[in-house]
Amino acid sequence: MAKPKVIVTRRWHPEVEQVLQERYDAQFNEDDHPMTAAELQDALRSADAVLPTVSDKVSAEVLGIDGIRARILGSNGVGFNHIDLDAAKAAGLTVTNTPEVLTDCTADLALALMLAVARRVGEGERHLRAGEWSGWRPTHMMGTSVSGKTLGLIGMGRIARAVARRAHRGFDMKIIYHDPFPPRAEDLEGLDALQAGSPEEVYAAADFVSLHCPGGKETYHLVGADAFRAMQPGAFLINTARGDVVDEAALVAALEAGEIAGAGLDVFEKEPAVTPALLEMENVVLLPHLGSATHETRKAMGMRVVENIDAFFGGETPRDKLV
Ligand code: 8YV
Repeated sequence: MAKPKVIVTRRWHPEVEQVLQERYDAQFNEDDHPMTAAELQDALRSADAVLPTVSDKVSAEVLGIDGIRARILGSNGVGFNHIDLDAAKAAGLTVTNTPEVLTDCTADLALALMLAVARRVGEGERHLRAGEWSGWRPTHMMGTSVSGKTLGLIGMGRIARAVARRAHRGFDMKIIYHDPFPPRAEDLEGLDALQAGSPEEVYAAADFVSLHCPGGKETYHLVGADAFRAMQPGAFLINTARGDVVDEAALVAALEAGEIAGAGLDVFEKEPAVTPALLEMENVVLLPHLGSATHETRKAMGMRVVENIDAFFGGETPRDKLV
């Protein structure tokens, strides 16, 4: 029997590409360019499986074509707001994601952003590299302490809980969270976490507000002007979730007005574009969507996609089936 044809939309970890090559009739994106809508449609028409990432907008429009051959979208990433699940289902496609394998890695980066923005790590590095450091002095680049502060989590899923564990156990932080779908008590063991009745309650209490909700219609601009007004003037916003959860223009306004003290951002509303005003601000730390970007994690994510499509083509239900 011929091997199923698989189109991988971006370059993946080399060991995963090798496995795909061995098991499938695999086509890779040699120059790693972001695919256009037309290229995605061609892929859907010519392959049995398309393996997209967050940079591929698999919208209702992209999926609304005749002659789709693909039967599965094996997405590489836990977030799936780049795929219109209803349209995919209507087109007869199974869709899978890669939960769990990137939890620790993304939580690590949330902590990195908290520490970097509060302790002025980016600013200090720029200062030193620019040759501006004139020597130690007691008032030089004083930042904000992280240990013992209150961490507010919006969303309390796997990644948020991994952030809470690090913050509580490692930095003695108090944890407050809000989630419309709260976790089971046993998943919160040892965190001494306070459940807030609303996001506003979290904003009011937190020295650091870290976002861990999914992107998409339901959370679009959840953190806007009202949220920033509700936060403490000394608070820092951390976003390793999805860019469009934050109203970026309102964030700029809040930073300019001193409604919050700073922000650490790994994701942006219109990636890869970043609101230009943010680039000029010293009290923000900006990363290019690196949450899961370690060799170990990117390999694990890719292998999880392989596991999902192997199951699918083996006639089983993939463990990470979304629709
Ligand atoms: C990925 C992510 O790098 O998994 C996610 O949801 O945001 C990142 O870890 C990216 O989205 C891959 O599609």
